[in-house]
Amino acid sequence: MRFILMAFCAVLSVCGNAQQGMEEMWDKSSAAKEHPNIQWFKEAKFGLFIHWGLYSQLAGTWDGKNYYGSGEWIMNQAKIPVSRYRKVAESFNPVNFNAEEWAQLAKDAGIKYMVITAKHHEGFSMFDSKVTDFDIVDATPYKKDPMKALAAATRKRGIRFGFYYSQFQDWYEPDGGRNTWDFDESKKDYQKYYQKKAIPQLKELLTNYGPLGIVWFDTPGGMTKEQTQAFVDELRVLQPGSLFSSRVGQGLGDYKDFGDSEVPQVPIKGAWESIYTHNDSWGYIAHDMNFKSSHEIIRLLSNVASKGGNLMLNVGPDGKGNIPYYSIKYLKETGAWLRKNGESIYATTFGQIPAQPWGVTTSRPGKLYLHVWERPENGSLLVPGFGNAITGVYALTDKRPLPFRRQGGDLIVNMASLPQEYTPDKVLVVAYRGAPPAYDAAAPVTVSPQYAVNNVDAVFAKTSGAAKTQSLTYSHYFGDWKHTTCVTGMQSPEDAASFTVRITGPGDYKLILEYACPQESARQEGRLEVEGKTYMFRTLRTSEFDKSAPLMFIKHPVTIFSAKSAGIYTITVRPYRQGKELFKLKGIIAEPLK
Ligand code: FHN
Repeated sequence: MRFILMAFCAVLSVCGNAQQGMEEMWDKSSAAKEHPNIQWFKEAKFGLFIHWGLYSQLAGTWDGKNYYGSGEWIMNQAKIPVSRYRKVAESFNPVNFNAEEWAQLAKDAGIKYMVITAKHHEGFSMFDSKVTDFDIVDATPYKKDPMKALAAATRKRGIRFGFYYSQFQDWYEPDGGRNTWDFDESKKDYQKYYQKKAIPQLKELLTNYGPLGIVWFDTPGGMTKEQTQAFVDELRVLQPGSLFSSRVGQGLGDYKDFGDSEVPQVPIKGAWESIYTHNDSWGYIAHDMNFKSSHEIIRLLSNVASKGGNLMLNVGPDGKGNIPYYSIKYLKETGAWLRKNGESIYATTFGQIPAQPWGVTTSRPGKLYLHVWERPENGSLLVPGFGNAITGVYALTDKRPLPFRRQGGDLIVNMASLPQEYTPDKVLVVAYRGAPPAYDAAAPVTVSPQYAVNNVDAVFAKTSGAAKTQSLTYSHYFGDWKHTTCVTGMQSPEDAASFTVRITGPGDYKLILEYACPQESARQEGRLEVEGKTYMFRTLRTSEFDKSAPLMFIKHPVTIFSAKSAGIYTITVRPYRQGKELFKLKGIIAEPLK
């Protein structure tokens, strides 16, 4: 098992996590290297992130102009001078902030830990700091420290409390990172900033707010390994039990944070976290209404858990201290789902069965949880490669037993007795005896006529020649990050991507390539090969790969493939002749035709 998981990490290292070069290879799996207090984190699965600062008061608008993207970056985006930005504090009066209500919302949502911005890149301290007067107590009419009350209310409900702290970027300070519109970068003394503000403030946070579950660092800047180690050592002694996030830098954190809005597509060992925001922005923007429904949150949470990690979901309260209506509504609905289905999430490990067209799996000893997002048309749910002795299969919420049978090495669960409303987000439990089956990283991707769409993602490609699998990072608006794994580097016929699929029923399947293709790559010929036949296509233009714009993918139907029987097939994609990179291939979609 361990070997297989290490292989997954090798895949990822090829992918290269692209969080602006700030992520490191992560290997803390040996007990000796693990933080002694890491277990609660591994079991928690669901955290609440809160971005709250002066930017919340601005709500995405400055000088009458609306800004899109990440609201906490408005000072940077609008290049607001420090002299004007500090005046925002004069109108920041979050009188509606209610620590008990926030903590109760977290409790109702099934949250196990909370991390809130003590100081974001804007440099404003949301706590009572003796290091600066640019803080909520000294600079605003509010004059109180909301963090004291929130830490207490959160802990009272059994939820771990933690602080986000931007240890390098500080746009308010002449020596802080990345304010280039007020200060000359070449004259900055970052060490002075660490010594005079970051370290003293972190000491305040680690001293005055009780035991912290997490100190969540961000955008580490240019500290060397030795400097980072000294920084960590100086803070650690104050609270040895507190976990430090990987964005402290140089591989010295206690668990790994993936990039913003990034979920790995295969299981990952060790303690890690995916971080998403509920809408598009981390900090409050009045005109950002793109909230994820509870249904989307539940799928995201199950998906992250199925890969072995935690989801920390962010909300952005406004300048008055109100959490957005839809965040409250959908978090509560998520909590209601978790009260019935939490056994399939909390303290689970990644699922032993790779993602299927119907959904994902999580597991604990003796139990495999099937998160059924798409119901098979004929009611027969295929769980491939599950050979353990099964003691029962049942629906999690009401323990309703379900008939099942063996078919070769597979398990087939009959869901026909469940009413239609049993999905979406229905969890079925497979109870079994013996050691958990090993996750088979080389298992073919299931393609079934029972689902409208079967995705065969690039991460499952076997590449040859110069083709490689890569995680591409780009932004939609500003300061937000999206990640898509693609096969890149296909320039000549030797540079191929091959996908092994298991087609579970005979029939016709439309094969659709999903890719991004810039102008220079468009109108080139490619080949799709399956079962000894070659199907030609010519690439269609979508967009350039530009980190600061959406990467546009097209679904390009290439051919109908008639599978005479169920079985294992290989689908290969390659350029027809030497040329520019053919495209960035996100995957293949197989659509059964009825
Ligand atoms: O720049 C920040 C951003 O504003 C936000 O806080 C996210 C949350 O993970 N972290 C940084 C970008 O990765």
